[in-house]
Amino acid sequence: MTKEIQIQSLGFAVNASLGGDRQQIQPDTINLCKSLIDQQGYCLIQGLPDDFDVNEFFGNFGHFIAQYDGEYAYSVKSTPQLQNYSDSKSTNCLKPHTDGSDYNVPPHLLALLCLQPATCGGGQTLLADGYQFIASLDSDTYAEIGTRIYQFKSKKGIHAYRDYHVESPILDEIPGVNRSILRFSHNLLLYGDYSVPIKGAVIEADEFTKNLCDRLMEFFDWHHTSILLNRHDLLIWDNWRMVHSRRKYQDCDRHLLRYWLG
Ligand SMILES: O=C(O)CCC(=O)C(=O)O
Ligand SMILES: [Fe+2]
Repeated sequence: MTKEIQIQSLGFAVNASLGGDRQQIQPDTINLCKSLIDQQGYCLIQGLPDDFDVNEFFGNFGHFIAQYDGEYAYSVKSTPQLQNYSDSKSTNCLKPHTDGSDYNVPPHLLALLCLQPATCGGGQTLLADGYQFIASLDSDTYAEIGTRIYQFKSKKGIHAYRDYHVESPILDEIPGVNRSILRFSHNLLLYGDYSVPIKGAVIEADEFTKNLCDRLMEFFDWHHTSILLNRHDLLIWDNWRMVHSRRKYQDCDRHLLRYWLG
């Protein structure tokens, strides 16, 4: 049985300090966000203005990466078609993962902008430090996750059409990137697909991988930060380092926009 442990954020949120002619986010706030992402792996900005200019703001952090639908802003909103899947477009819980693990270079930063919060008490976004998890592994497991090759690809089911495919270890080294990149999807590694049916999914993983997923789940349960996004909150995190998940919710009006930056 999965433990339900609620651990509140150990980090702190930044208030969007506005100024200038057009009431934009100020350079001091942007620098504070960058240093929080470096230190704790994420940054939560609260109190964004109604006319917040995402293009201008994200220009300080990197360039947009097109997502599976070709768009820069991906709508995280439940749809009845995916209600029986563990998918971001459902109200179901999401198991720990990093985004874009099937991209040659996964997005460095991931941002969620809340347009409409969940009012039901669920739908928290959970984050844990994947580098800390890796540091907790024994040397044999550590060596294995840097060498054992996995197919990061939607093989069947609702995302099988996706034209993305990477063969890579979980802990990947990419030329030109000066640190390791974590690729992780509990669903893919355990059940063989990114979005799996809520009921009846069959475990496909070998013993090593199953054990690794169990260990990550246990680490995640104990070490996550839980964030309930309010309207116009922006949560940004380092997707090469942090693993994230989501609690289930009931309020079908919950609506986030997801951005990937490289
Ligand atoms: O809904 C959330 O809080 C997270 C969604 C998510 O993980 C995703 O869209 O990749
Ligand atoms: Fe995600």
